Amino acid sequence: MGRVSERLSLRTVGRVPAGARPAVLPGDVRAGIAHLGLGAFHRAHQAVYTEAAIAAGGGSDWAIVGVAPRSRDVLNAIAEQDGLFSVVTLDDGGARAKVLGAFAGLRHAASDPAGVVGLLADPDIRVVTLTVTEKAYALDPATGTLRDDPQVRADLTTDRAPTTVPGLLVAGLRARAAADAGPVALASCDNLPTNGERLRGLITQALALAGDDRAAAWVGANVSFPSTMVDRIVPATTADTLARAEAALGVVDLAPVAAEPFMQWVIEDDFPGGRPAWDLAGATMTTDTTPYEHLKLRALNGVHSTMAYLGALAGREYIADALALPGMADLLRRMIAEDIAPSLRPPAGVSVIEYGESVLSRFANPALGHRTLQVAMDGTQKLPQRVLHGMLERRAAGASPRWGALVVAAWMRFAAGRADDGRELPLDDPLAGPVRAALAAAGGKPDEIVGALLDLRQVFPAELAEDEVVRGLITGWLTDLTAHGAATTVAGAR
Ligand code: CS2
Repeated sequence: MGRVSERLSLRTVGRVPAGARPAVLPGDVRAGIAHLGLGAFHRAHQAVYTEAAIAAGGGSDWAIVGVAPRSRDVLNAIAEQDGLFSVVTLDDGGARAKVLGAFAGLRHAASDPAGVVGLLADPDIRVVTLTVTEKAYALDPATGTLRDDPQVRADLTTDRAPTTVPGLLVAGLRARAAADAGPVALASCDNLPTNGERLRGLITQALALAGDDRAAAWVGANVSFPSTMVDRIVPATTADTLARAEAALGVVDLAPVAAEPFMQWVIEDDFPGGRPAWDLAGATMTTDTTPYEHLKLRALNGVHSTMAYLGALAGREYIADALALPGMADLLRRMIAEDIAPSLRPPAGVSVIEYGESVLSRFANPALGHRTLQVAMDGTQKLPQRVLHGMLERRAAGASPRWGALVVAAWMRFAAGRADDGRELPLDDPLAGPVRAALAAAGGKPDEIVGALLDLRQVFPAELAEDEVVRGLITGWLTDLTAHGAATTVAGAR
């Protein structure tokens, strides 16, 4: 029998190599932040910055209470480790692990919604951050207005315990307003455009639906919605992540996350109840995050989606392999130079071309094992801010956004469900139903498919969908992709 390693915990953490030990320990620091969404991204991003900020600020009371909305697997694993987990940083040079101790507590919304509502109304909690993915906001991706979702509606208009993110936030804010429990900032850390404004809009619409004018007035006076730009590539945890964590730590961690070395966080500095010293941990505090958000959403995420759809069609499992397709890097460079850069007003001193080069070298990181299908999911929720907004701006300037049209065409072929070698591709998307219905109603010709899918008004604004130039460009690319496959189309793209 092999040696059985012990599990990471407060008892065993002292045995972890010195450089991998947490800067603070759960229990030593009081909670000041509630975070919704215990996924890998939060744990490899805001949790890292927050632990470093606490350490740099010397004992300030900003530990995090992590809330898992649905699944409790990660929560259970972290709870069994006394709140500890590790981040495994991957690059050519190998893997480094570091244990984090930023969590002061954990809650499970699905089994204990009242506990989460109580947490959001707790005066100690002065910042609420969110990484719940684009779709959990229940917003129409094209317009940013609240979708008519039966679950959200039931949460807001009946006395039942909340089950959705809008429902939990509104119940928490109503309880906080009733207790007059002090100002709070709600900061979205999801890849949505002007995510603070979207979240403010969501809460305003949801409170109106709930018919609670008093809470709405209290929120207006006491709650801020700072926008943030978040960036770190965090592939899903695999058996390899667990093995690397154990090798680096000498104890077993069942909740590690893998990440690239790079990370960035730009935050609108609007926190009425105070905030951690994130700036001391490397975050950029600013009055306007918009230039950073647009740059990141278009030049990183938009390019990511391009590789994800074309790569998946060409049978490439990982992003780094998609980038290695002959012609792909050149195509992406042209896309950045010809479509994306002219659509942006980047932050002062930033060159979009140089930013694009740094993004391409991050995508090439062979150690990451980031799956094309992970990036390809939820396309209807991602395309507007990543690709369509830039296309609209190029059209308004009289230009023809041909590379943006290629991404849309690749998504359409991906949505049809087969890779070029005939293998099935999963359509993991909250709008999979309407997408499939549109495809089923369309004839099989590229122009019919393009017409049917562009009619999805939740995703494609009329201004773009009815633009003959745009339709022609998308149809041209879809014709090429259908006739020759993605690898040949990429290799020959001009
Ligand atoms: C990716 C992002 O999954 C996706 O859609 O584009 O998660 C991306 O890795 C991050 O935004 C990088 O910051």
